Amino acid sequence: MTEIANVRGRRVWDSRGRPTVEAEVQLSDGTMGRAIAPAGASTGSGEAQDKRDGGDAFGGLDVQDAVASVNGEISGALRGCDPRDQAAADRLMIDLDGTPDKGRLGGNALVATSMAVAHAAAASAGLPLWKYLGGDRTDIALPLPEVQIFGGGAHAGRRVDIQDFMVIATGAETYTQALDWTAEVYRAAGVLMQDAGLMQGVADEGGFWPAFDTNELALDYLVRAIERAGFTPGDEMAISLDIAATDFGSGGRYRLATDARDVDSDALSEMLLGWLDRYPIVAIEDPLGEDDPAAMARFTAAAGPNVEIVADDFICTSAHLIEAAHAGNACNTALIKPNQAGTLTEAKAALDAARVSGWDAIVSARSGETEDVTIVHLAVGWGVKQLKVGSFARSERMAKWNEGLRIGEALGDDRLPPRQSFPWGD
Ligand code: 2PG
Ligand code: MG
Repeated sequence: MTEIANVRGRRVWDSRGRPTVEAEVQLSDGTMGRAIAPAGASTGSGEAQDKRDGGDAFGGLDVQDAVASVNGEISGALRGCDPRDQAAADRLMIDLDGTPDKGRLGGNALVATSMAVAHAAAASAGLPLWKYLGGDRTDIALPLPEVQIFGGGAHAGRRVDIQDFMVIATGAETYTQALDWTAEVYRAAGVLMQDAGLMQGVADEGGFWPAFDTNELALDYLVRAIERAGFTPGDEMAISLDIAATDFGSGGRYRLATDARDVDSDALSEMLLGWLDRYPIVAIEDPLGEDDPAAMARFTAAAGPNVEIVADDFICTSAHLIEAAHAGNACNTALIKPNQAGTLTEAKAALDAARVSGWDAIVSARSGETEDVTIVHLAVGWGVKQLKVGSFARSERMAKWNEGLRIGEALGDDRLPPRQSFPWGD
């Protein structure tokens, strides 16, 4: 039997120039898998905790302890394991860590190793990861990209309150076409910003820095960018937002600093429902804070079934939190970020819980990313219909969009899931 011969960790650097953990899983047959942990900035409280060293170096963000966990305890425990038994490898690491939030060994150490185990198993089978995970499935499609045009919130010095102003090529038939159209909209948005004297560079995920005086102005510019690029807003290109409300509110009170307004849950919901009426918005993520489930349920009901109400901080890629949200009628779509869970097995369990709940799902990157493209393979292999990886600039983002092109080519078909399979497709 092919077994795990060694696990190596090393410190590498992410897209914000911060240290992160890379893991390499070496197998007895000579094959190897490698993966890098990403890192969030707007994090939910239920996420697996990265291990950071504290102290003076790199603002306390160094990961030498987490790397040592990989090279020491984790490597020791995984040696001799079957790399094809992902669940067993992940269970070993979870038990070894022994804390509810993976804080002892570090969520960063665990997720990098967990993903590297999957890569090693796929390499040993002589398959790309998406194919290894997809197994015998014949209905494999590329995921519909959700792409940021303006960044905000925690990713842009809180220049505007809302975190992600994104587009989804709802009218595109292929993955290639979706990227082509998005590239045109991104370009058009850049020209508009330039012409208006608003061009200030890009935010953490490559979206344009939001030099707007109100949150809503970003929406106006988004619609204008779609039109300027020659597309029909709402038909060919629609809008998706990540409000990331947990970042600017708690206890049912929210501070919209850009608009100089303090609002309660109802007023925030009313503002967002007004946007749903006036703009071609098909998805809205974390419209209310993670501690505001009743308001989230009211918002989900008011928005209706044709809009994706996406839970991110609200569920933190946890099967158990998804079940609770579903039971409380809050949200209808799960954002799946492997590092929020800490292992692939737990991320997949969250996806399964979403499916059992009748929810849609979106595989997502973090704001701190690298050249690692594992999530694209997960989206394709797990049959998830949507993918969110930030904007259409900066190589940590483009590496992922480009990997989708390669997978489409290998499949011989880069068709997207049919429009009717999305809530807005009715
Ligand atoms: C989010 C992500 C990606 P972060 O909130 O969905 O945009 O941000 O990784 O900072 O949590
Ligand atoms: Mg989010």
